[in-house]
Amino acid sequence: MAQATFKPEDQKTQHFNLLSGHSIPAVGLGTWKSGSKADDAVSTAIIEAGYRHIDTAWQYGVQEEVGVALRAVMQAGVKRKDLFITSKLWCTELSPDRVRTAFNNTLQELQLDYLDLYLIHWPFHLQEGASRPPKPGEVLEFDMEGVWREMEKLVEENLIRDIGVCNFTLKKLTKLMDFAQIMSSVCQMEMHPGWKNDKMLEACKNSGIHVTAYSPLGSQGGGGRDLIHDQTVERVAKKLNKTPGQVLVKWALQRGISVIPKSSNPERIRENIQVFGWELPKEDFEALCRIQNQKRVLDGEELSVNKEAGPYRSVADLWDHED
Ligand code: NDP
Ligand code: 1BO
Repeated sequence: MAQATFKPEDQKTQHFNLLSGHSIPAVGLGTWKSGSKADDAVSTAIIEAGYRHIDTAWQYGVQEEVGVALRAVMQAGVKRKDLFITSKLWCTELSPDRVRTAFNNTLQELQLDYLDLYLIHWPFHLQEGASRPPKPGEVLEFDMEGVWREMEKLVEENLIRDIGVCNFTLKKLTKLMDFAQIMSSVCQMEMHPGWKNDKMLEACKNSGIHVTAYSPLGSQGGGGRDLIHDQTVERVAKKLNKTPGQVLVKWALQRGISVIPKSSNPERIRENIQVFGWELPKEDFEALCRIQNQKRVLDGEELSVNKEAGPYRSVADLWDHED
């Protein structure tokens, strides 16, 4: 392991403020589908590229690899307080009696003694071992208030600094805000020029909830959308002498949101955070906003929809008919 070459004062990464008073680094490393490369990817990101924000989840099956990397970078001199580590509570754990155990397991896998951010991964409760798509009865009742209370307790015990949600609709967020004693600091959602998600972005901004964009490059590679080769993205990149990946990351940052591109390739890991000290001119930002065929890449259908039995009989049901 190389010695840490980045000191906090060297960090050019910007931060966004959260409702709690904490801050979140603007660019983080995604780890979904990183597999056995997650260890090297996280080390490269932190030591060589200057990332301080890592996004992971129990469901990604890489937390042990991420934990090994986190331990190594801290041994190399990076301070825990300078890192921002996010994980997520999976759908099978969305009942009040399972939250603490799931959280402890995540903390142990990551070799940490607190998390910066813990998110509800998807807003539906699945029976353990549920099929994809779920069979009748495998999508269970979701006691959102009970689960949130347990997450709030973990904040009160200083085991988590901020809590939040992913893949929520306005309806579900409004419900949560009605009973939350500790507000959701972050709402993580799919967002890129092919799915701008304007309604949720505006709703979150109005409530002071910070937005993190997932799949910012279109999650291309495994059935996603290849925005890297979109002609508008390519044109803007060529004009600005940047890469398509940098243009897509910058588009998100200029909307005031943090962004978590995934890569397990060292060059692309470095590339994706070299997005400071320059701007997308207004006309290019707007051209990206006009990309046609607005569509989610990750609609949750396979995870949650059972056309015969519900409770979600369609993708539209899952998203509360808000799209
Ligand atoms: P991204 O949009 O980040 O795209 C990742 C893909 O793009 C990979 O195939 C990667 O390949 C490739 N790539 C990365 N950088 C570049 C580049 N500069 N040029 C060309 N190709 C590039 O997809 P994800 O869906 O992974 O989203 C990012 C992260 O968001 C996830 O990893 C996860 O942490 C989080 N997430 C959260 C969700 C939630 O429900 N809360 C849902 C989905 C994602 P390579 O690795 O070879 O570089
Ligand atoms: C099953 C999809 C989860 C990505 O965060």
